[in-house]
Amino acid sequence: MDSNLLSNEQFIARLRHVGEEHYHDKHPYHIAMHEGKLSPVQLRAWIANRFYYQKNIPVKDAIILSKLPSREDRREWIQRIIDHDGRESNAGGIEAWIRLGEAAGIPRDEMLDERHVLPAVRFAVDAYVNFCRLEPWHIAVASSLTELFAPTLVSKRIGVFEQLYPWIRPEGLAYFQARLTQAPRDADHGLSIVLRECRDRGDQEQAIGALRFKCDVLWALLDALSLSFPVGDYGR
Ligand code: AHQ
Repeated sequence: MDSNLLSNEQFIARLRHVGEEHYHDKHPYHIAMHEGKLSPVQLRAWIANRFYYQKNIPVKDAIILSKLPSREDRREWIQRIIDHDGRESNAGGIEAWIRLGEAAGIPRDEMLDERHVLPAVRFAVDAYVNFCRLEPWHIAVASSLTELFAPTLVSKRIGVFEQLYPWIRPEGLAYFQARLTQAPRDADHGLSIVLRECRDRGDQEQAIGALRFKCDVLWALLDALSLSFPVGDYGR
């Protein structure tokens, strides 16, 4: 038994502290978005650049799926891919994000051809996919735990878009509505895997580091947008 091992309560507290310090809801671009201060150009840039992140989520989840050793975990994890890629009955999250772009005035082909994706956004997202490709599977799962912090943020965002950006057609918000149930489910499953599989202090610290890395991925995406579409002080 590793005497340095954190209890589950201590481990979860350390994970949550990473979000309290570094989650992208504290980034100036995100704060400006929630204060209704983004111009249509700035908000469309966020939508078009976040599309590159969204379309890569099922790619990284398929990489993780290929590494999960248990049928039970794979049966749960595969739902993440279906949520984004869709099925006959449900177009899925990637399609919903394209429709968010259309609802904000970005033509479908401009979302799909990635003409608006900034180099640093591409690099940050590709770094996330490669992290999941190269790291041990339970550490890759730990990097998805930013979803512990997402539901609060996404529920606020729906109200913000409805009230402060009424020029976005409401049907575009369907993606965020779906995440209100998908994200907590995914976070619960991801956390159960990380608590179960991190059996020594070294693994626990590596999982905490993975979550910090993922916060930096999301932060870097907004840094790139801030440099191309300045909204004021970038202080961190
Ligand atoms: O829409 C988001 C999403 O599908 C995911 C998957 C998850 C992961 O596996 O890394 N992370 C994530 C996130 C989504 N939306 C972000 C937002 O702010 O809208 C938050 C992001 C996350 O917190 O990791």
